[in-house]
Amino acid sequence: MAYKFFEVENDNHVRIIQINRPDALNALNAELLSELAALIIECQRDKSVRAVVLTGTEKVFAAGADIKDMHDKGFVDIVESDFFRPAIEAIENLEKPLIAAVSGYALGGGCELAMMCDFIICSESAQFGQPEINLGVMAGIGGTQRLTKFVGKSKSMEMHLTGRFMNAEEAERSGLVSRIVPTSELRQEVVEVAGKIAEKSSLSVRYIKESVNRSYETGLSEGLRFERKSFHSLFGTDDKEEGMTAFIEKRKPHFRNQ
Ligand code: DAK
Repeated sequence: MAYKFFEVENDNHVRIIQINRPDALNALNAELLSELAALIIECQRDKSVRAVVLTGTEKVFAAGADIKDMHDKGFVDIVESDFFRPAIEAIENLEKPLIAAVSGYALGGGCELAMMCDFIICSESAQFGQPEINLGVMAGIGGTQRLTKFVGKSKSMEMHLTGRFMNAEEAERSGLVSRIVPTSELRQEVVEVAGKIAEKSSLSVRYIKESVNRSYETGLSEGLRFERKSFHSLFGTDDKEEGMTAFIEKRKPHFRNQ
């Protein structure tokens, strides 16, 4: 299926979703976000997909929600249109790993979209920011919550209140991204990382994702209980048998996701 705002590619079990709206720096409008929702839902449905990479172009991941579209909207319009909702729900319901590969600008809703992914790898040119304050508004899809969890109150508060951008080095230092790679190698590198994850037991992958995400939602003792139960249940799988046998036999495991 052809999409207006996306290029889609498969690399073995990895689906690569590239935002492609270059004339507006990948600004996120309602149509683009509804395409993104459909693409993510399809990744969840398609059994051949085991990991997903969300990326933009070299210059921009996404410069935020479409300001020109929002310009004429008032309070009631923005409440009723809720144009991010389908994409947010699709991402929240995705049980497979979603990795953001960020080059250039990831601003406003673009930064928030990257932070909704399971982790972010960025290029040397990446710039993250929540500049909504310059438009007389504020972050609205998780920026004040997620950025604070990633980088701490002081930096998050400063970024939201001043609208300043954070470069790749600062983003890595602050824990916003897992690492930085050269711009020309970003896509290939992230696809390789996703490919490595796709080779693991999909049951382990799913439970790890759920368990790490749980740490955001609960206190430590509840999180530890959830992790322990997930760990125990993986002992009922063939993949656990295969993984441990392969280690003892000094060979690579071949997981069958059973
Ligand atoms: N929206 C629409 N068009 C945009 C855009 C955006 N966010 N960002 C860039 N563009 C367009 C520019 O208008 C320009 O179009 P033309 O004039 O050529 O037609 C083209 O892309 C190239 O941009 P520039 O000429 O500005 O390029 P530069 O390299 O000089 O500057 C820049 C790049 C990224 C620094 C600059 O474009 C910029 O500051 N962009 C805006 C960044 C920003 O403020 N982002 C936050 C947007 S507000 C919601 C929840 C959340 C949100 C919305 C709703 N609900 C719960 C419903 C989120 C809100 C936001 O993200």
